[in-house]
Amino acid sequence: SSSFPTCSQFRVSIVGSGNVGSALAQRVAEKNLADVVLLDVVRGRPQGLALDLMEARGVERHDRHIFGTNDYLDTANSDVIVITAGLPRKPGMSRDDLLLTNAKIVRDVVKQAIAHSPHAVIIVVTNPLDVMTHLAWAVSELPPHQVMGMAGVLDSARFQTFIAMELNVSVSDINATVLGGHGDLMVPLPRYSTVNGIPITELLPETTIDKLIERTRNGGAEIVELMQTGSAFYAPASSACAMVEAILYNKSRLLPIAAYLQGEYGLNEVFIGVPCRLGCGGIEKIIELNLTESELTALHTSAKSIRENIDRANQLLAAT
Ligand code: TXD
Repeated sequence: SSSFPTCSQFRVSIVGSGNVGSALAQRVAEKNLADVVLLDVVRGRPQGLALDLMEARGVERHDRHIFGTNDYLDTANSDVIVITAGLPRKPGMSRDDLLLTNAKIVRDVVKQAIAHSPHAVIIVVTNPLDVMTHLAWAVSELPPHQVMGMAGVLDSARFQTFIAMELNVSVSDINATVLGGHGDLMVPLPRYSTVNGIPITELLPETTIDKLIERTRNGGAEIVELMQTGSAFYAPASSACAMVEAILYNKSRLLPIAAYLQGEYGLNEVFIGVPCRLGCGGIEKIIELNLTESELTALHTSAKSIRENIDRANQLLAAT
């Protein structure tokens, strides 16, 4: 008899089969990275999306399986779990309402998902990102390097895009670095943003850089404003996919990720965007850059706001 091992494939489960979840499923499968399980509370939606993606396989020519479900049993033994479940902010909904609603959802879905995949690495996408990542980590009881938030890759990609457009150069020659929380208080670092190694501070006047930074900060809002219903999902899915790939294929990529800090940058017990080395076990190393006084102040201001929101979320959760 054959002594071949049973075939095993990487498995990525995506909790929340909305815009980001479904675009991510497509990228992961069509880049041939892993089999994908799409899960949602809505009956039929993940099943329909999965069947649609399966039917594209003959044209796209790949053999990855995409499976849709409402049952966490089907997510068992996932290598990576991506959490995109949540509600967008609706008219009349306060920031607190959204915070509480998504906090409940994220805690619930992480608890259920991790029960079936106790060794998975978790990537959180749901907003408010840094706060949801913290709650996910707390309920998962995983070591902090196995839980992280996706935001910095997206924010950096947006900054890259605007730099490329401004300089009229290929975006593939551009590296941009954005640290801090995902939102108004993100911390773009122009001196660490380069065109083939040349800092953009050598190529663009400060006033132009400031405009590009402002546009990056408002990147999400700019798209919401245009689309009216729903928010960005292609670039967010690409960004999450890059993280999934780095983990599954142990690429040791250096990416900005919302990671749990324990003393780095003078910050403790908070998830915030910093450069990390990402490989098969999750976050392998947190890179501590030498920041200027004002960059460090901006990072601390961002951390303070994240901490306030975590406290607020815990208060709201305790009161229900
Ligand atoms: O940079 C980033 N981190 C972000 C974050 C970039 C883009 C989107 N960002 C946030 O991700 C966004 O503010 C949302 O909080 C999430 C997901 O965004 P998406 O655009 O995909 O939202 P959708 O289309 O509304 O999808 C959410 C899905 C939807 O199908 C719900 O039915 C489902 O989540 N949902 C659930 N699934 C499973 N379990 C529960 N409890 C649940 N509740 C809702």
